[in-house]
Parts: sequence; C-alpha cells; structure tokens
Amino acid sequence: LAVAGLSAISAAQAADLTVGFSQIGSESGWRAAETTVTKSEAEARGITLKIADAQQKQENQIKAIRSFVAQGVDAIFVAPVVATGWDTVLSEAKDAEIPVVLLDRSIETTNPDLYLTAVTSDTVHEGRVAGEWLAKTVGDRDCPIVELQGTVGSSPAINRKKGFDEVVAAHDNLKLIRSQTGDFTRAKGKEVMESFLKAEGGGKSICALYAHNDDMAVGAIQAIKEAGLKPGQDILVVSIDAVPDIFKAMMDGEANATVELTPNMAGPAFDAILAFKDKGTVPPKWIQTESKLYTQADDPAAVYKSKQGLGY
Ligand code: GYE
Repeated sequence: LAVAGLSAISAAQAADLTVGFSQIGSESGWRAAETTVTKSEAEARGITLKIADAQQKQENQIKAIRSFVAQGVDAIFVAPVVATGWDTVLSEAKDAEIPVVLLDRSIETTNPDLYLTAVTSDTVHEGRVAGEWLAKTVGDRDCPIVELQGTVGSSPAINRKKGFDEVVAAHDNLKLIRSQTGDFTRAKGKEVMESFLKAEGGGKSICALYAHNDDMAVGAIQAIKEAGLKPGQDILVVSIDAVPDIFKAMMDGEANATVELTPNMAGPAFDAILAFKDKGTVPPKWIQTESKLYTQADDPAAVYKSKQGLGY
C-alpha cells in the first residue's frame, strides 16, 4: 500500500490535495465539533475537503466511500459508525490506490493494510479512567451503577464498556445493575435513564451513572431532576468527551467527572497524509490522542469558556 498509495497521490500537490470525509452524522455535540474542526484544519492546509453526512447509517458511509473512489480523491477519511463490515469497500479504495484514514473510531478487519492509520483515543483507557474515578470517589460504599452505552457495535461503546467493567470487577462494592445503549444522543440518554429510574423504584438506590458520552449524561441529568433526585449528589455522574455543556453541569453541581476527547482528530490525519504524499512517510497504524480527566475541582467555568467557538 505504501508504494501504491504514494504513487497514487504523489502526482497531486499539497495545495490541491482533495480529501473525501465520510462523517457519521451529528449525534452529539462532540461530533459536531469534530466536523467544524476538520473543516478549519483542511482550510489551514489548503486542502479541498468533501464531507458526506451518513445520518448514522453504515450503508450511507459505504456509498460515500464508493463515490469518493469514483471521483478519484487523493485520500479518504472515515469515522466508522460500527466496527465491522468495512473490508469490501475498503478493498475497493485500496485497489484504486487511495489511502484511507480512520477518525475517532476503529474497525475490526482481517487486513490492517486496508487503512493507512487510525487517529483515535484509547477508548478502553477512557473507560478505566472513568471507573477508577468512581472507585476512588465512593471508597468502600456499596455503589449500584447504571450505564448508558454508546452506539451498539461501535468501537468506543465496546471499549468504554470493557475498560469500565475491568474496574467494576476489581471492586466488590461497585455493582453494574443496568446497562443499555443511549446511542450517544441526549434524547435517547434521557429516555433510557427515565426507564432505569422507573425500573429502580424511582432511583433512590442508584449510586452512579456511567455514560459513554457527555451528551447522554446531559440527557440523563434532566431525567434524574424530573424524578426529583439531585444529579451529581444523589446519583454521581461520570462520562466522556469533555464537551462544554458537561462543564456547565459541573458548575451547577449536577455532573462530577468527564474524560476529555479532543475533537481535532483531523489535524494529525491531514499531517499523516501530507507526509505520506510528500515524503513517503508511512505513519504508525495508530495515532493516539490524549485522555485527560476533569472533575468539579478543575475550574469548570474556565474550561467551559475555553471550549467556546469550536462548533460544539
Ligand atoms: O465519544 C461521541 C460520538 O466516536 C469516540 O462518538 C467518538 C464518539 C464520541 O458520538 O460523542
């Protein structure tokens, strides 16, 4: 792929590089920010960006990738909505000698040559960080936990569950009593949290909520309040993304902790493609982005302010 990919795009100049981006949609504030940041990162490098919004459907992503191949773009970025089912369409991109970069989610494939690199966080680690924060915060207290999972079959949902489950397994007082997907959205997060509260006799027995992203946590916070309970106190709230609104919730004492996920996956991805094109530099298979824990002790008002203007 290295040689083929190089020859395919070596003809193009950095200035007129065209990248096709198959984006999942805008299910969360974080995803909206990723799209905004990707556009500005392309502009900053003089790269022509074509974005196709898949409205959360894998078949639309596959269609978009085929269209980018037919257009003969220089590179293809994909945020794969689910982890499986990509080998056929990525083989078509490979046959056309168009390098593919995965953004923010990974895939299960028999042939890792089907993509040049994946720019993602360590989503198992994110689950561990969230779990460790909760374990430290509750100490020996018995803590029944409910979990809002991300999109079924997506790598972050699978991995964030895996990491958190490891911590639960290591602490006898932590008990996962309910777990269901909220599809990474506020609306579904609220709806599923309402069902958890009902199923748990109003929710007084629930010690904590672990949500695979802040948007589901924000929806769940609404449901907890409507049930007459205090989110952040009666039910601890820990989630992932570090979007502005979770810091607003922290300022109100309604959320407790979040693990930051940068929306700027595209910057490193564009740099990898440019280096590959200009110098034949083959990037590592995984370009890992940082995961930083934020709690109410980390000046949420200042962090909220610092995240304005990024398109969340
Ligand atoms: O956490 C969530 C978005 O793929 C890691 O997708 C990303 C996740 C992110 O819907 O807000």
